[in-house]
Amino acid sequence: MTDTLSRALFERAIRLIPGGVNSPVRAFRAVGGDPVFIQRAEGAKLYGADGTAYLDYIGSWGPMILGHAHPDVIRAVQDAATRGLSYGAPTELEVKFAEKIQSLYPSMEMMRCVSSGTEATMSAIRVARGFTKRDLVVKFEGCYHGHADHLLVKAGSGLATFGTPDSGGVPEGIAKTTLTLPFNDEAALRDLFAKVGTQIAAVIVEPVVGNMGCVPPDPGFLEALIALCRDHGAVSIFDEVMTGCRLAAGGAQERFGLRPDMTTLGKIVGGGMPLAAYGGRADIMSVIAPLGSVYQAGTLSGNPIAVSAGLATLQHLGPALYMRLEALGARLEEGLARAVKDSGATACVQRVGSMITLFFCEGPVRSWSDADKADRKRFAAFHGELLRRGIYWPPAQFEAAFLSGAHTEEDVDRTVMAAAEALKSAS
Ligand code: KE4
Repeated sequence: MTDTLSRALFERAIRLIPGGVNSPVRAFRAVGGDPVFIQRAEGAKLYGADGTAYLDYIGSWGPMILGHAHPDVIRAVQDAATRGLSYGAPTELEVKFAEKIQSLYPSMEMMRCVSSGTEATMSAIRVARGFTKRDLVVKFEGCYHGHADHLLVKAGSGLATFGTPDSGGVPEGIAKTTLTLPFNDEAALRDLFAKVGTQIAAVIVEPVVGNMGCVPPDPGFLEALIALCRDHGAVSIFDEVMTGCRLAAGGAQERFGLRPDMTTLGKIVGGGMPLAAYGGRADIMSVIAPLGSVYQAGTLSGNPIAVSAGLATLQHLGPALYMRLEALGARLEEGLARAVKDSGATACVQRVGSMITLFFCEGPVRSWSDADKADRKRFAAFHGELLRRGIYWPPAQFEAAFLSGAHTEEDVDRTVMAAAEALKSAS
C-alpha cells in the first residue's frame, strides 16, 4: 500500500537509482509493495509523501534513539553549519567527541572517526590484521558488519571451512580469508581456535545481533569469545554499530560488563549524520598511519557538522532515557507476545532493551539456522497490515525494530492493538 505521490516518486527513482533506493532494504522487496517515500520526520513519527503519519519503528535503522528532529540536535547542526561544513583539518569538536566516547567506552583507549559503520568495521579488521600480522577473520552467520568485501561472506560447505562470497563481485580469494561460524556456538569457536588459532587475526561479532532480527548472546558466549582471542593472540572486535548507545550509553559491553579489544560504533553516535568510529587498545591502535604502517583515511572523517549532531545526541544518553526505553520495550514485548498467543500464530518475540523482533517461527531464536525457519510470507503480510494501520515496522523479517525516547505508552498500546489485528487477519 503506498500513496500515489510515493508511487510517482518511486517510478522516477527506479529509472536512475538501482531499485529506486540508495540502500537495498529500503526497497520493500522482502515485504512486497512499493516503498513509502518520506518527506519529513518528527519525534516518533515519519510523514509520507502524501502527508500520512506513520509511527516509526526503524529510527533510520537505529540512529534516532532520541526521536526525529530533536530540537537540541537540530540546533547544534544549524549552529555548526554557520561556521562552515568541512575543513579537512583537526578541530576541538573531534577532541571533545573522542573524550566523550572514551568516557562511555573505556575499552576504546584510542579511537578514530570515519563516516559509516562499514568504514569502521573495514578499518578495524585491517588494523587487527596489521597488528597481528595474520590474515584470517572469524564472523558469525546472520551477523552483518557492513558491505566491505571480506565481510560479505557466508559459511562454506562444512562448518568453519573457508568462506564463500555472499555477494556478487567478491573474489573467492578474499572470501576465503573469512571463516563463518554459527552465533552462540562456543564449542565450534573453541574448536576453530584449536585448529587454526595461530592464523586468526580477529573475531568480529554483533554482541547482540540485530541483523538476523534481535538475537541475544547465550550466557558466557561473549566472555568465551574474548578469552579465546586473548589466549590465541587474536583481536576481539565488538561491532556495536547498532548496539552502541542503544543497549546502554556504553553499549552491550557496558550492559554485559565486558571489555573487547576493539569496538566499532556508528548510527546513534552520529545522531543521524554520517559519523562512525572504531577504536580499542592503545597498543593495537598504534599501528595506524601516521603512527604505523596500517593506512586508513577519509575526507569527511570527523566532519564538524556530523560531530556536532553526535555530541548533541550523546549528551542526552542518561539513565532516565534507558529506564524509559526499557519500560517501553517491556510493554511492547509483553503486548506483542500476548497478541501472538491470542492469535495462535507460530511466532515469538525477542527483545534486548529497545531492540525487538517478532519472528514468525517457534522460539527461541539463537542462531541463523533458527531464524532462517521464519515464515517470510507471514511476516510480509503482517508488515503490510501494520503499514495500513499507520505503523512503520522494519520491512524485513531479519531486522530489529527500535523504540525511541519520543515513543509513548499510547504509541506502544496502539502498536500492540494493530499487531493483534494484523496477526488475526494475516493468519
Ligand atoms: P553502515 O555502513 O550502514 O553505516 O553500517 C554497517 C553496519 C555495521 N554493523 C552493524 C551491526 C550494522 O547493523 C550495520 C548497518 N545496519 C543496517 C541495518 N541492518 C543498515 C541499514 C541499511 O543497510 O540500509
